[in-house]
Amino acid sequence: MSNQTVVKPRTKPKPATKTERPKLWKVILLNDDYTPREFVVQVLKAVFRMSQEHAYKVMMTAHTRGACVIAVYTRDVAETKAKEATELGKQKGYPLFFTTEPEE
Ligand code: TYC
Repeated sequence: MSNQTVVKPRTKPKPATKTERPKLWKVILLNDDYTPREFVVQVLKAVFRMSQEHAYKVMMTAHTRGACVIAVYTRDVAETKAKEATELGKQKGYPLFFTTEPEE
């Protein structure tokens, strides 16, 4: 054991911060008085891959409560989908609006 280097095994667990998952972002659908219900349903199905039934329920929740959290994604995906969906309404002249917000 004269000139050998002794390498200690790393036994400490890595700090929790390194193993945490990235924060998820909510996509929120906002109600308005002009966009037709059926159009909202179409957009939810096309952009967020919802079934007819789920899209209808989500649309009605936003319609009656003013807003509805519709899905959670990584920040990039959430922002891209919210933008895409808002743009589809804009192309038709509707004020349909989707926004994003980080989860706590
Ligand atoms: N409130 C709209 C109407 O009565 C329908 C609607 C529902 C629009 C949900 C937006 O996020 C929305 N035509």
